[in-house]
Amino acid sequence: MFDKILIANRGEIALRVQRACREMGIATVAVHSTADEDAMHVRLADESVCIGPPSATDSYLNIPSLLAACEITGAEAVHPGYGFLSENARFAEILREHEIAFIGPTPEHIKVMGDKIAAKQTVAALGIPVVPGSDGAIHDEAEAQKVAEDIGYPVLIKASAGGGGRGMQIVRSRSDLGLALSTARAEALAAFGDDAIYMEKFLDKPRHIEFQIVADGKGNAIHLGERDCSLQRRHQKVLEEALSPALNAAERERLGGVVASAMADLGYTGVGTIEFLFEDGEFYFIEMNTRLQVEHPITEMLTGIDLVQEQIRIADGAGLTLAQDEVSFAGHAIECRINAENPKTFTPSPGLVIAYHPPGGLGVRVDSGVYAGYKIPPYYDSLIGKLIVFGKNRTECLMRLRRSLDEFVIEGVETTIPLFQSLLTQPDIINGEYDIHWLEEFLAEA
Ligand code: MV4
Repeated sequence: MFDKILIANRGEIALRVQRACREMGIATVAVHSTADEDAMHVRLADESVCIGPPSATDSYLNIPSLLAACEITGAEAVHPGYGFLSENARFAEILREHEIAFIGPTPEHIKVMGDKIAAKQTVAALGIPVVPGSDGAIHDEAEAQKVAEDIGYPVLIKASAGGGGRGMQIVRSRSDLGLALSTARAEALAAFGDDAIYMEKFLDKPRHIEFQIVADGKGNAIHLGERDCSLQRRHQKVLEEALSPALNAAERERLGGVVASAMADLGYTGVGTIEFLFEDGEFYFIEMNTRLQVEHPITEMLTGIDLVQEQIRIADGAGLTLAQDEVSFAGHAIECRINAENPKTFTPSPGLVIAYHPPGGLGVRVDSGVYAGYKIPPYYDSLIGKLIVFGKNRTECLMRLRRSLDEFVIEGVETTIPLFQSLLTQPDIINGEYDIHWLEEFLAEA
């Protein structure tokens, strides 16, 4: 097993990884920008290295600085967390060249899933259901017109290098097709330096349901059920729950079995998430994420499996020790993303935290790097913590979530806590009846 791991991240996820390392007897190296000298992930690490100025490009994304930090400290492996370099195939490749373990999948798997056209073709060939659309890239308007006529309007044009909702164009009729194609292509080229585009049937009111998988790179893979992440604003998830209130056990077992065997056949290594749109009882693959995700704790709360410890064991070459029939989903879990933002306008609210009192008690987990006296820097994303609540059923979970939100004290900065308190009064939320558009519609009415 590794003796020392460098954590190439900040905030709550850096702490999350440190906790897993400590329980495994592994020493930790924190890296930080000059803006993060007083951050909790630096204070709690065994060692820390300053890797650059506040701008993430010059610090958390600076590969030469990270390599130097590994060299100085003798770290044998790097955990990238989420965001930053977590899905950068080149970073994984460079670490491999330096004989430092990357705690994640191979550069080849990161690369194929980062190319949305290649990802879709790859998973379709492995038996995963995909959204009807073009078979690969769209080359010209004549081809686009033919595909659109085949699948029927409305259609969606997506950038192959996009993902996460960036660079999409909805087309409602033949007359809008030409302009949409050139706009999509120009935007893709400007945003990603790659103008490859593809077309899909536009799904009107789907839910976003994603399956968690764990694979060992030796042909073994299991699934840990799904998360419902339909409640989003501007492609940012706000609240996630597991399991999805929209799925029954038979649907879960069927698709879970398909994704696990697909990942086994692919020879995938580590944790991953297969994202689907779910509409009228059918699943349609959209993307795969090759990283640990922000919302992974709800899966941990349900299954009792420490996903970061699994990542570390797998990166060290261990095979899967868990069998699918040892995984059970007893109860319900919900995560609220606590952002330092105005809860109505979503304007960032960095600054000094004057008071901080997180909730506690049975079934309550708070992952956060905040403490009283901490000054939230303005340079990074506004996620300052996650409240994750477990209950033996969804009703208990909702009651406990309400109680926990009421207990939570954060003074000095604005947070999204009041938004969650108001969401929990909504019958659609209480009943689990929402799709990917519900939250934006709710916010527009409020
Ligand atoms: C779609 C779609 C409807 N039909 N694809 C947005 C983010 C990216 N992951 C894929 N996205 C979508 N793809 C088809 N064929 C609607 C969305 C979408 C969405 C998806 C998940 C969660 C929130 C969303 C909000 C708007 C649009």
